[in-house]
Amino acid sequence: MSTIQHLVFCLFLSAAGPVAAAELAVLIYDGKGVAIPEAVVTLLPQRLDDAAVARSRMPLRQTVDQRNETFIPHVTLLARGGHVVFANSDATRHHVYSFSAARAFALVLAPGESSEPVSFERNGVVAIGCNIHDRMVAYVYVSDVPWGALSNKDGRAVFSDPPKGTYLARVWHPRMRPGRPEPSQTVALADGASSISFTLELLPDRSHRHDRECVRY
Ligand SMILES: [Cu+2]
Repeated sequence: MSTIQHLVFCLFLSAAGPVAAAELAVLIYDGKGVAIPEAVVTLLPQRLDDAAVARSRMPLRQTVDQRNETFIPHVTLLARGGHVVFANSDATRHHVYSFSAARAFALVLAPGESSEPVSFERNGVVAIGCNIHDRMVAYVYVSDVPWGALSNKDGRAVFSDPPKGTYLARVWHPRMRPGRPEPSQTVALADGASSISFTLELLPDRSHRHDRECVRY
């Protein structure tokens, strides 16, 4: 088969394949209509018997850096069974730890050092702190759903490749009241683009207040 013939054949296959992709935009706002970034949106197909649909597109390996005594990123998505490397780009030591039920661990990182990959074998939200710098906090959201995405600064999480079908869309955010079920919506995806929105009630953001009140530094 010539290159051109091969290309045409592949184009035909992708056009005629049984799985047509839809696009879904999920918009996350607070009660005042302000966009919420760093929300985790997951998409769970209602039929998981199709292997292509059930396959996870979640990242299996991520890096969480520490710069200016801040975890970057603040929220990390990870496939169950995936690994996170913790890096330290600061000139100070960090003592990274979690007491979370889904993954408890602790490790000390010298300036410039990176950890061995830390595995996350259970679904759940893993809250991570630093024993030396109390205000540092990060979250690793571990899930075995096929699709997950974070909302951007416009409060928008986009899924560009789910096949047509019916999905359960769920949302989590670090400032949602703990212990409550994740808000969810059933969404039917057809050809082309569609969008849904969530309005979240969030607890106040205390990440900046701490700086003014802290007297221990
Ligand atoms: Cu630290």
